[in-house]
Amino acid sequence: MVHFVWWISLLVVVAGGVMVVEGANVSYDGRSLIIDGHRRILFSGSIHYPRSTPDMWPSLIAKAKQGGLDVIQTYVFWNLHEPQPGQYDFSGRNDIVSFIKEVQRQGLYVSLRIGPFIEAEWTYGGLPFWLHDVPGIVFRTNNQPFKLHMQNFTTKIVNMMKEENLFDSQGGPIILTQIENEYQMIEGAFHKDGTRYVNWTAQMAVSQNTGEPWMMCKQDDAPGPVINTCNGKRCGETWRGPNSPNKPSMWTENWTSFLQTYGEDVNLRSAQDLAFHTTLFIVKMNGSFVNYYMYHGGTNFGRTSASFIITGYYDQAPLDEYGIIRQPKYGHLKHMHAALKLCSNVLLCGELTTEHLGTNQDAYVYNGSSGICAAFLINNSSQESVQVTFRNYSYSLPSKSISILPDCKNVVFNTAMVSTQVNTRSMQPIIRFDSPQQWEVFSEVVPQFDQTSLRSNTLLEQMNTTKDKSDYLWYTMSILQNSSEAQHMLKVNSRGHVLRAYVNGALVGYAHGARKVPNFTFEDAISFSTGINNISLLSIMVGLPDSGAFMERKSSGLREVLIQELNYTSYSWGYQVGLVGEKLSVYTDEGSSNVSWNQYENPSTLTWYKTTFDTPEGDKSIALNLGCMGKGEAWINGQSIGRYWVSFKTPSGSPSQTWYNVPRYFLKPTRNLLVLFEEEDGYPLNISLDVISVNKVCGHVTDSHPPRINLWGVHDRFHWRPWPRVDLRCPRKQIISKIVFASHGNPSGDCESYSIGNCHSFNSQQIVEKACLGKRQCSISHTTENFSGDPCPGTPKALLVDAWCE
Ligand SMILES: *[C@@H]1O[C@H](CO)[C@@H](O)[C@H](O)[C@H]1NC(C)=O
Ligand SMILES: *[C@@H]1O[C@H](CO)[C@@H](O)[C@H](O)[C@H]1NC(C)=O
Ligand SMILES: *[C@@H]1O[C@H](CO)[C@@H](O)[C@H](O)[C@H]1NC(C)=O
Ligand SMILES: *[C@@H]1O[C@H](CO)[C@@H](O)[C@H](O)[C@H]1NC(C)=O
Ligand SMILES: *[C@@H]1O[C@H](CO)[C@@H](O)[C@H](O)[C@H]1NC(C)=O
Ligand SMILES: *[C@@H]1O[C@H](CO)[C@@H](O)[C@H](O)[C@H]1NC(C)=O
Ligand SMILES: *[C@@H]1O[C@H](CO)[C@@H](O)[C@H](O)[C@H]1NC(C)=O
Ligand SMILES: *[C@@H]1O[C@H](CO)[C@@H](O)[C@H](O)[C@H]1NC(C)=O
Ligand SMILES: *[C@@H]1O[C@H](CO)[C@@H](O)[C@H](O)[C@H]1NC(C)=O
Ligand SMILES: *[C@@H]1O[C@H](CO)[C@@H](O)[C@H](O)[C@H]1NC(C)=O
Ligand SMILES: *[C@@H]1O[C@H](CO)[C@@H](O)[C@H](O)[C@H]1NC(C)=O
Ligand SMILES: CC(=O)N[C@H]1CO[C@H](CO)[C@@H](O)[C@@H]1O
Repeated sequence: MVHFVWWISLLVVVAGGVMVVEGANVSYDGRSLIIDGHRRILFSGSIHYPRSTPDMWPSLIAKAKQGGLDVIQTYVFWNLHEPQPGQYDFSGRNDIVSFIKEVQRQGLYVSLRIGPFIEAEWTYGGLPFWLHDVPGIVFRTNNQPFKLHMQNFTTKIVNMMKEENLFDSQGGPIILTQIENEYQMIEGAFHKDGTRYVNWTAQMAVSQNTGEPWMMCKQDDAPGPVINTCNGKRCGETWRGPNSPNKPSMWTENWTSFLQTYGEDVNLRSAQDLAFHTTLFIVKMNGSFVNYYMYHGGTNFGRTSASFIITGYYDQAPLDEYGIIRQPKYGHLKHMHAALKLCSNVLLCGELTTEHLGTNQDAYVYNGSSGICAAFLINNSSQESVQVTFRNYSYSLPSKSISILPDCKNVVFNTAMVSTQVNTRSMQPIIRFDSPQQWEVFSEVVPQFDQTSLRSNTLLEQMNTTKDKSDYLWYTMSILQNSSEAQHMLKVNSRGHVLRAYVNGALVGYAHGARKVPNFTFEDAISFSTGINNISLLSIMVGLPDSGAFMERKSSGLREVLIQELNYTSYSWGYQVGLVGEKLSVYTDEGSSNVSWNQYENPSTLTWYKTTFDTPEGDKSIALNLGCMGKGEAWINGQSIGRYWVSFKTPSGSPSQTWYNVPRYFLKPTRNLLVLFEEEDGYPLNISLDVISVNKVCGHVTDSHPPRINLWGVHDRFHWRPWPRVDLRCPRKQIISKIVFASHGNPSGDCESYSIGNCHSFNSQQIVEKACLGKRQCSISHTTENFSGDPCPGTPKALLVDAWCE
């Protein structure tokens, strides 16, 4: 039998004496960070300020706090803050000081990953592109020009934080700072200079005198006082640990899902897997700091995403792209945080012993003074669940799971048993743009060689030519055809990312690479007419690289052009950087009058589309459904909401991203300007503006689920609710309008798909409707009494409820 005790409360001993006390500065020992003299187990979540809008920050942080986080972690985005040398921007979404102050106002800590190289699937890994043209520069090694600029920016940020009193030593929220990022991955490429750079980096950071510890993630040789930390999915299993017994075990990137690229399926990580590895890290690796990467991913607005990275960032995180709570991930982690927090004193100060319970099962037992004891029963096997006996009681452990027993007796949480409701997000079209009269169009001009002013006798490298002012670079040339019309073979070798080939203004074809292999070869037949023939090749980048050694030497754009086996690589080429529409800012209110717009006609490639719309009422998130488009970029009131690329399908045949976030922050009440640049022949008449809501909530618990911890209880006590319960809760301003399914008995399936089993309480629907209809939230105890009798004595029972919110 599973052992649960229905006791009402259990006293948890309040923080005992801690060995090291170090004034106001944050310090650490081999066990954890020490803040205000106390060792702490800290849960942290990444929320990147420029990936949302300032109006969202307070609610994102509040939800993170409610989800049981202690710390908000963010990178610092150098290329946003210093777009040109010495020209700084800390306004709007770039207002890092306001973001940190909001975290402080809500009583959480901040972990600041300054980098300034950050990777982060962010264009150029956060480095400003102008660094590329600093004479003699080599990025991220023992190189004087790079070190000078890196130190300059790091100092700038540290001084800003100091001026605002934001370090913990000054009474502020910042307890931890990071220098560099995953440097070990490329250190070997620089031989001795790599190690010299690591040493210099650590010294430069420490000499900033912030009063807080510095860390380097994925850097086993982090020198001196700098703490090395783990990044990855399974730090409880795969990590070698801190490089000194005096440094704590910390996990800076415990991925909540994974980055997504165009052409790849979404990478899901279950709440169960995340909970298993987080708990394992804390229990087995002495872990004291876990950061979820990402807790809220948000949106790569504008052209900020790195090569082939989609615009929505970590939509699968506990808070989705729009900041909506994603269940059950959010709630399951919240329960886990609460369960682990109940054990934090004994984890931090107790003694660890382990006991074998079976081939793949172990008990990790922490005991402290005054007899307190917490146990963690781990089953690392991946098949069915079985019973184990621990201290004379029997426990059922599902495969790949950990049960948490804060008193060595009662299970309050199991990482594989999710009792949190499942939320289903839905998108409802609210404005359609389906009338040709709503649209105006402007066709981008295909330039010909004799219209270009930038010339070269070779194929230029793309980034060095555009200086990242645009994704687009035209390569043009002209060839005289003496004989009559003829077919030729055009072969183009490109280093990336996308090519659209035009001959005499007409599209010939299109090809592209992918994140793993950006380069590709384009080959197609072309027709020449007698006389001059113009070849215009549009090379398009989808974000700059964000990683690797010698990033400054990475190249993109065309490498070789052959026509009928003749080599035109070294030939007279004319260039146009960017599009005419970009140069004239036709996506802004002022700029749109720079060109004359035409009536909507049948879709053609390289077209600008323009329309207006009024802001939908209410405060729900909204998004553009661009499922009918091909590839391009979209602007609202002059603000780019990012690139879209719907035509690059995933292996399962769907677009990598269909909905594109339209923050209300970018809107005015009426006549918002929507402009799209479409490279392909997408059909704008099917675009809609959709309102996003959670309309379906579903809960499923079984006999073996641990009882819920009362998270709203007083801090030093915790209360049990007898029996597992289904707790349903609609979003704000919505109520439960319909019970779609309810079965107490042995329903088969789960919240995705279910049916009534051979054991079913006949009044399931009625009881649940009575408890829930018309309410925003309800909680139904899974007891047979509640359902007036046991429909099948001796059979383990479950309760599954699926409901509509309106
Ligand atoms: C360093 O930063 C300061 C501003 O903080 C600026 O005036 C100076 O030019 C910078 N130096 C270099 C080498 O970038
Ligand atoms: C880096 O610093 C460590 C000690 O802090 C030293 O042993 C090592 O030789 C240094 N390496 C280089 C390449 O400077
Ligand atoms: C805190 O750290 C700063 C910078 O390292 C140092 O100057 C200061 O003395 C420290 N304060 C305490 C109370 O240890
Ligand atoms: C955890 O800490 C204990 C006590 O300091 C130590 O013996 C053990 O090796 C540590 N375990 C890991 C995985 O670092
Ligand atoms: C923890 O338990 C072990 C074995 O039961 C015992 O030897 C040890 O003294 C206990 N530690 C504390 C701090 O009570
Ligand atoms: C669990 O088993 C896998 C192999 O199946 C192993 O790689 C991993 O280290 C084990 N984890 C633990 C916590 O024992
Ligand atoms: C854990 O799962 C494995 C694999 O199914 C199973 O053989 C084992 O008995 C389970 N352990 C416990 C303690 O339930
Ligand atoms: C388990 O039961 C045995 C026999 O009843 C008893 O001697 C022992 O103390 C019990 N152990 C625990 C940890 O309760
Ligand atoms: C960039 O272009 C300049 C000339 O504009 C040239 O001197 C330089 O070598 C180019 N750099 C790279 C990396 O291609
Ligand atoms: C892409 O580049 C790699 C490495 O240079 C090369 O091996 C491969 O053949 C290229 N692929 C194409 C399609 O050009
Ligand atoms: C075409 O010319 C370029 C440089 O002029 C050369 O690198 C390349 O190998 C040539 N390609 C072929 C197929 O001859
Ligand atoms: C350090 C670490 O655990 N890295 C792993 C992160 O997760 C990916 C898969 O998503 C693995 O391939 C890495 O080994």
